[in-house]
Amino acid sequence: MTTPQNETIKLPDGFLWGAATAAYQVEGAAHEDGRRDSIWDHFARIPGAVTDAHNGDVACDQYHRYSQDVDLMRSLNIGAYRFSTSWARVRPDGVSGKAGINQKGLDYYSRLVDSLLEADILPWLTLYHWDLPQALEEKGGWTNRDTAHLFTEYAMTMHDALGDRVKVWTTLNEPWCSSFLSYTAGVHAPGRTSPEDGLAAAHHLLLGHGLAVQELRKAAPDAELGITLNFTVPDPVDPNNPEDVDAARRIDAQFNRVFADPIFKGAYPVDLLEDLGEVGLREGFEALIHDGDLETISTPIDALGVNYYHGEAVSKTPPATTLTTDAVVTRETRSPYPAADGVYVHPRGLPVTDQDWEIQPEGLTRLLVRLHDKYTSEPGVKLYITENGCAFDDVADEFDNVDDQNRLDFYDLHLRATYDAVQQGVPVHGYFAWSLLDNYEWAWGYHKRFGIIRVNYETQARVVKSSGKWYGQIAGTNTIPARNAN
Ligand code: PNW
Repeated sequence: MTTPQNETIKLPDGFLWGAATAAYQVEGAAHEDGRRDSIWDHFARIPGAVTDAHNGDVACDQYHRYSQDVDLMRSLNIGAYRFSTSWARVRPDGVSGKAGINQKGLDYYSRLVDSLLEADILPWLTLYHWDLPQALEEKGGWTNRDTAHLFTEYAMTMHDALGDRVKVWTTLNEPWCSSFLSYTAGVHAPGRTSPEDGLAAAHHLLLGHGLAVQELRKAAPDAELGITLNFTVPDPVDPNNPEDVDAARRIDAQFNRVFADPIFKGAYPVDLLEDLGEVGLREGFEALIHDGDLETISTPIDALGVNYYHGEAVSKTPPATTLTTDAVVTRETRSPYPAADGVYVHPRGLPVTDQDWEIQPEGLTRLLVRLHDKYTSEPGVKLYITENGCAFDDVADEFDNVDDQNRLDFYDLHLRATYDAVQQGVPVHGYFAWSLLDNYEWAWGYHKRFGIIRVNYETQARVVKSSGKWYGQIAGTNTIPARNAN
């Protein structure tokens, strides 16, 4: 039961209020100062891969406008900015050693970090938010084990440049997306459609995470090190039907536990391996796992970032109606799940966002309680919500004002759901709105707007939306006011 919207509630003292973006989605300047193609630059050029062939060449032009964005954050009482650094800007050719470093790329992040610190905003740095240098994809990308080692080298390049000022390091954002959505479903870059490749990418991403944590820990014993995972909350359509219960178990294994178990328990889930065995994928997957890999992957971390958008009701029976999506992807795609053929998602009649993602705040409460119980409470890993938000087709006036009560309501409901988890004993340490700005929404291009700040893509003007003004008050007071009161 979510705390009613007519109650005023307070999050714990010291709760961190943040906003998030990612390099390819906001920076632009894709061909400037020595940056070279990432897999997303390349992917966006493939006909049918991205709606209207939109790309990140200009995006929100944050590369040139970061100081304005920092000022806006300051005006909204934002305590932490979660951004990512672009591997393709810093080590553009994927070449190992000092010769592979692009100093101008490092200089940009140095300017950004200085500007955040001057504004008293914590720089929350994510090393990998999906923009692998295209040069490395040409050597196999994440299906090549070497990529994990090169990722670690890139991580240390960032640390050498910024470690004196950056104290929070996230290795990966949502490895489920950068493996299964990218190498198995084909809807994200590099657009491959192979279950074997998705599994190899997942293992090598995890390995890269573990190796980077080991090296960062040596270099920065006091830094806060972590990873951000995206989770779903799968529910059986009929909890009394064993087939539906098995469908939910499979999605949980192949979306959530495939990453969380090796990180926190040092082993892949047994039921996942059995599922893979049923479809002839187990042997190949196990051959990827070298001696010592799981120890590396389970190197202790300090923080787990949770990205939550929605859960899903699943069944082995096809639904009468399906959720549709208007992303105009005309390339061949397939299911992201390597071993869940015949599992269907059923619409539940819940309200949806403009991506047809169901709005399900109570799923966030259940997720946080479960993660705390199953993974983070015992090692004492801090939980943060590193992404939550929604796309709505905003209506702007001639001055780009947007009165987005629907987005404001979404945030209100999910913050109450977070509060509910805190009330149930889950120490949640912070929350990041996705996103600070409207930005490049991957396969949807610029058609989906997630910002609490509007971006006019013709003028690059930024205007704080109603949801942003409201979020700024919450960030400043740590209090979520009663809705519809006064
Ligand atoms: C996350 N899915 O992406 C990312 O971390 C952000 O970069 C992104 O803008 C945000 O959520 C909103 O989409 C996802 O298809 C993209 O399940 C797609 C999926 C999940 C997460």
